[in-house]
Amino acid sequence: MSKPVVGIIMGSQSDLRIMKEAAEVLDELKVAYEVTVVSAHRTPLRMVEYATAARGRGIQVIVAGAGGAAHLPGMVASLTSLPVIGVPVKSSNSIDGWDSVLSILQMPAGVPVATVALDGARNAGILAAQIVGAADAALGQRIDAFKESLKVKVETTAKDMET
Ligand code: RP5
Repeated sequence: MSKPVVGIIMGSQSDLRIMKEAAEVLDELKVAYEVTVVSAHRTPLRMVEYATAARGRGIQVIVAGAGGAAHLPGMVASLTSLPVIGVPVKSSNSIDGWDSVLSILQMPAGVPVATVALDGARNAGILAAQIVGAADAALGQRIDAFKESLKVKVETTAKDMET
């Protein structure tokens, strides 16, 4: 098993039902990742430890999902020079997910978080693979093949519809 290059973290175990989609697409693209729970509010010191040690452990990009007062992606971004992709999770007590989206999206200048759609963990996984694939030709080819498969799917559907 190769060393993880993507770190998938989430504010609660309850986010896993969404965040597992990031792991699934990384499996499809054969990108090594690690998964854990890190809560900005309930385990702030664990968050600092995770964010500051990630680069040294070989992680190249962090995918961070959280819901409600979703401070995890932004706080992690403030603690590391690694790119951070934020996944707003629509948690059960959220106001239609807007709390999660705005908490992650509206970062101050100088501390970017690449925010994907509400519950958009699959796209976060693809984006993480693309970041790693920028300097990994073999992975880049797998992503090209993946995108080609999306194109073929649409073309096949279109043909079926037209006949
Ligand atoms: C956030 O609060 C988590 O990211 C989760 O989306 C939400 C609810 O957490 P639990 O109360 O289910 O642990 O911190």
